Amino acid sequence: MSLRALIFDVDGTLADTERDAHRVAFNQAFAEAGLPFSWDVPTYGYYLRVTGGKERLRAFLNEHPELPQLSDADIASIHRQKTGYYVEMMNAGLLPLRPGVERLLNAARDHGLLLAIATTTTPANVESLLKSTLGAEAPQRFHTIGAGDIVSHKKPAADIYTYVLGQLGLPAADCLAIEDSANGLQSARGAGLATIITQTEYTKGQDFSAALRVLDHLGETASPAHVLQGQAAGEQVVVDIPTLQEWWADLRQG
Ligand code: XBP
Ligand code: MG
Repeated sequence: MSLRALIFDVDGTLADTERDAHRVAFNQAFAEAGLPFSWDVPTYGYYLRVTGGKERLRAFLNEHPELPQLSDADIASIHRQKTGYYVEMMNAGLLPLRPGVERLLNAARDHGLLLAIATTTTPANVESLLKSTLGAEAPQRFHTIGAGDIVSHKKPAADIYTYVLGQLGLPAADCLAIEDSANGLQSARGAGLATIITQTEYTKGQDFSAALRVLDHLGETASPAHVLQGQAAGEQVVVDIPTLQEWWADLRQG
């Protein structure tokens, strides 16, 4: 038996999109709509516990009854504007992939592993990020891109990973998920997936006890990653396909 597919989260995992891209795009859309608030870095970090941009804005308004309240239609319209600003930023090439991501995607292709995406973000965001960082053909490298409202319950519900596994036609036991957050970990584990965490500034300190390994990033030869939790904690590693195969096989042997 061998590992057959890698399923990647997007925000925080492929790229550090939240603070300098999603947050900024939300604030542009709020200003454009004449709304009397914006999200600073800590406030946005607090509301990241709610996945999905529309859901995040609703949660913020629910906790701020003193602010003008918006209908679902208004939220949807502001969110469409926000997506437009986000896509513009990606098209301008403003955000790089995280260390090791392109290397690992290439290695997976060379080893014949299937690639997929399971994310809460809007499909247009995924497409623009992939194209701006990896080229116009990049979305076609993924067998399945599961994104946004395609399922009714977003992470931490397992629905998006269950959907992607169904599209791949593979059991969870043949795949690994790569995530950055506790919400993502809960979602992937709920679908039965062993999960590697590459934490971010926003997600460090979250409960990753259910992860197979927790790392600071995937690592490059010149700047290896640090294993922060799990077997071999404290070691440095450049995560490649043999590494993932080994971690995955250890799991099988209990
Ligand atoms: C990502 C999200 C998304 C993005 C914003 O979570 O929750 O909502 O923050 O994208 P994950 P949208 O990385 O766990 O998938 O505004 O398009 O929802
Ligand atoms: Mg994420």
